[in-house]
Amino acid sequence: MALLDILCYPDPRLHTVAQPVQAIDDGLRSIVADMLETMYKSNGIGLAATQVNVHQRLIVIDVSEELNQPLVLINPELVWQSEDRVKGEEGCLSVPGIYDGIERARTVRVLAHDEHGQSRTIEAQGLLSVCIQHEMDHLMGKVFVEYLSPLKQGRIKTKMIKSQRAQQR
Ligand code: K1U
Ligand code: ZN
Repeated sequence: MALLDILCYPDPRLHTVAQPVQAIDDGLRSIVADMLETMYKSNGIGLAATQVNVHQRLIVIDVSEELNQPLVLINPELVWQSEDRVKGEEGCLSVPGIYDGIERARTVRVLAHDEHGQSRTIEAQGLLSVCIQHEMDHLMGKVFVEYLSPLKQGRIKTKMIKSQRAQQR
């Protein structure tokens, strides 16, 4: 297994639209294992392949308290979302240190395959619902800060660029 580098906002590669996974094979399972290791080591509850510069429709999530219930979603498709919406605090491993309230559908139903090729439908609420929607946005090239006002986005971009420059020194 290996730790993967996470792309940081405003890296333009975060805006790449991911392509469907063509084969669920050992190569893909190896990327899944690396993504899970990277997510746990970074204290994240989710990670989209886009964030590790792999532009395939692949997400890993674990919202369990014991961090022992990994969820692997390959080629996830949103089949239904509630009209009912809720606002919750979000963070992102690609935008370290930034948290803000984002409004999303309360409940979502998603169809996906797991790493063994098994298809499954997941109906999610609460943190799992938020996390699934956040990660599926990544696969479409969207970062959560892009829901915020242009003023906030500009400030976040400046802060990220400054901190990346400071780290390079
Ligand atoms: O996509 C990512 O960068 C992962 C992201 C997922 C996420 C967190 C909170 C709301 C929506 C989506 C993170 O895991 S950021 C880490 C973090 O701030 C966090 C960790 C545990 C619970 C809540 C937030
Ligand atoms: Zn994110």
